[in-house]
Amino acid sequence: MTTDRLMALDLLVSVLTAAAWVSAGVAATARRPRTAAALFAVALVASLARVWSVLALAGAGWWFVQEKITVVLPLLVAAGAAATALAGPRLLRAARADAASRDAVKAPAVVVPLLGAGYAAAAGIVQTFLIGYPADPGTALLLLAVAAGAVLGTWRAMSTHVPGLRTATAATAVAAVLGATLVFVPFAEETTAEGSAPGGTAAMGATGAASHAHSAAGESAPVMGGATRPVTDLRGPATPPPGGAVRRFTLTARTATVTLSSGRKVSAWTFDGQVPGPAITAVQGDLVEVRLRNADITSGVTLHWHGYDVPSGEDGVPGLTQEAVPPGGEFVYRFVAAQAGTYWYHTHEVSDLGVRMGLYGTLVVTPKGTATTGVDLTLPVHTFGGATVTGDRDQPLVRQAAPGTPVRLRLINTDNTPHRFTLAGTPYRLVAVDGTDLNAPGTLGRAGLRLAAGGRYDLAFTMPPGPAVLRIDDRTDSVRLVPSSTGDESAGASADAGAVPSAGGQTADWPELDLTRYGAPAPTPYTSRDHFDRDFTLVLDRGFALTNGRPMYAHTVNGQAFPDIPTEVVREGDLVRLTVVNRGRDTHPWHLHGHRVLVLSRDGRSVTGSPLWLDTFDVQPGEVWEVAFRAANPGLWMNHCHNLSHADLGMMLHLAYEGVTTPFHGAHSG
Ligand SMILES: [Cu+2]
Repeated sequence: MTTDRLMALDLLVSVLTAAAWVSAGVAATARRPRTAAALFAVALVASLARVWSVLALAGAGWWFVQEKITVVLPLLVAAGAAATALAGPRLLRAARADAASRDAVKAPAVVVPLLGAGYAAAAGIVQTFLIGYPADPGTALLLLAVAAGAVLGTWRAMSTHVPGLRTATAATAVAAVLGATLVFVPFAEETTAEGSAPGGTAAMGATGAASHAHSAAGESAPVMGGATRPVTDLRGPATPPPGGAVRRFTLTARTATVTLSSGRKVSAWTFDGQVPGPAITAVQGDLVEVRLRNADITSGVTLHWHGYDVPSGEDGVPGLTQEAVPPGGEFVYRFVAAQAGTYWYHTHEVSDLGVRMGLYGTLVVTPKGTATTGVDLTLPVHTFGGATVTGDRDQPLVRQAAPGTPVRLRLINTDNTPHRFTLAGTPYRLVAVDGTDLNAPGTLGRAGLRLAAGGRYDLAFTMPPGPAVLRIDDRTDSVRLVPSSTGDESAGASADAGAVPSAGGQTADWPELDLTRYGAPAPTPYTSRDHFDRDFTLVLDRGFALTNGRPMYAHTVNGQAFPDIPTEVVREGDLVRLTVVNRGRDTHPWHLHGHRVLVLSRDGRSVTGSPLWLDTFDVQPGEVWEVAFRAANPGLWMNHCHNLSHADLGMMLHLAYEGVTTPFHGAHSG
């Protein structure tokens, strides 16, 4: 069984367990001994099943059961055993007895232990879903106190005399106060931060909005005795490398009403009045220079080059590498187009809203010396005004191409959630992922391609004699390529999209391609057998945590939310392993700025296909991804979930190179 299924089963069993214990108690109160006894038996079986489901889940890794083994199960087993010992014999006797003795089951000695076991089981569910990973002594004590308080309250409500009530109440109150102290008094948190930061360095203070209140460290970054450099010094060159051209662009961010291909109007935040923004293209080795101006986006705007390993000072993270550009302001980005491939750019200021509203565009760099032939379409897919929009079209794009023409489709997922693509009517290859070419990619036919939020796939094929159809999520035709008789592939969109039959048919049952098995192995600069200078584990979950200083039901990393998640500190040249564990029920497309990562394993299985270099990897519920990268791009970097609404709810942190400082603070870094 997959970890995801086991987690779901464990949840089901835990709810059933709590419900059975509580129902048994309620049935006893209602003088229904047979029903109560039957429910008691169900509760016992459910409790044993819970022990089994937790132990089975433990096989997926300690991260998935930490709070269950240390808090939830001990509480359940203790309360269940007490209920069995205290209430069990009386219940069974009453169930066999005549009506007159049935009142015996209503006694506190039966009801309180049964309900107590129910409270304990419910506390376990609260622990898992409201507090999450990792369980700490403070929250465990608080929960214990709440469950004990509920038991005492129930008992007191049923009986005027509760032996030892004062002592028990006092003990419960002490546990509650102690637990609350451990949870809310900051010294505990600082201990955690220091314990997690390698090299004994304190978590750096260059965080976000809450940094005013939260980090007295302010502008200081980790320093190990060496010289420091401000991130503002880590900029691109003013001139291109020999042989390269300068590609100049000016993008003006402004609000506008955008007209989709269907004629529908959507109010948007745009670059140059269009969604997506102007396409930025370059040839490998060029210098890209983009002047960003902000006309009227009041919350500010930046440009982040998603997947592109630009110098840190060009990365466009407000509050970390620059201030957000306010209305009337501007910022010039410069970087060498060193990587060929398909990328995109987007604002990083209030990015969840900003990107959703339209502040994004494409960045495509072609290899030097290769003339573009045939059809080469860059296709950012975005949910916009409730419609699935490819490029600027909410209707299928119809293009003619002469049979035999080479076709390249560059798919970019600019949404917060994954999309599934299918290409029907022709065999094809998935030639590049996140801008990097795959090694020896095989021919694909009836395959579903799941593309992570923020990720890119390049599909290549030769135009067949019949139509080829690219479809999104098995329902929206995105592109229909139709054979032209003239051989003029630039004929453009035909007037009547509906007249072109879809070659897709039913695609929903096409199996999903496993990228870790696709293509052929090739040498990589490092493998899972290497020694790693740094080893970071990120356990993704939900729970109550402070997010930018406000208590939220946050998306957490190791139990904390931005900006309280300890910064990962690396030294230039380090080989770094990142293990990302998802013990929640949401998919988290994990995105590290400034570095491509090499996938080592997914769910404990090594990559057996082409080496897989990604900048965004989709960590689905229950999955464990191990990736590695060389720390070769000094700076201060975001490391976050690219479901930007999750990032907004706390799921982001910083990766900092030793000695790099930032003069910025106080801005939102999402
Ligand atoms: Cu997420």
